[in-house]
Amino acid sequence: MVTFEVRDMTCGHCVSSITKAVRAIDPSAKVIADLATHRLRVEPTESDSAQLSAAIREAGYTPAPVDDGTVPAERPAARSGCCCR
Ligand SMILES: [Cu+2]
Repeated sequence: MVTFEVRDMTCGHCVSSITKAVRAIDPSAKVIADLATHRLRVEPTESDSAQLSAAIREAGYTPAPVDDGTVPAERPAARSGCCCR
């Protein structure tokens, strides 16, 4: 299980965009998004966290890898995510 903090994941549209991006590189990956905490948990089947991170970035979001208990240092871009913010 790989966990990212995606601060610019703000609504259901973001979740589906990100899920689609993940599934594009790993069709049977399990994706669990929590909008309240901006956490995205992925259970990859044929990708690694670097590939997942790249795919999420390509979809226009800013994933920060989270090791349990670690606060990610990376801040989101000024303008990113979907049209709803
Ligand atoms: Cu959104």
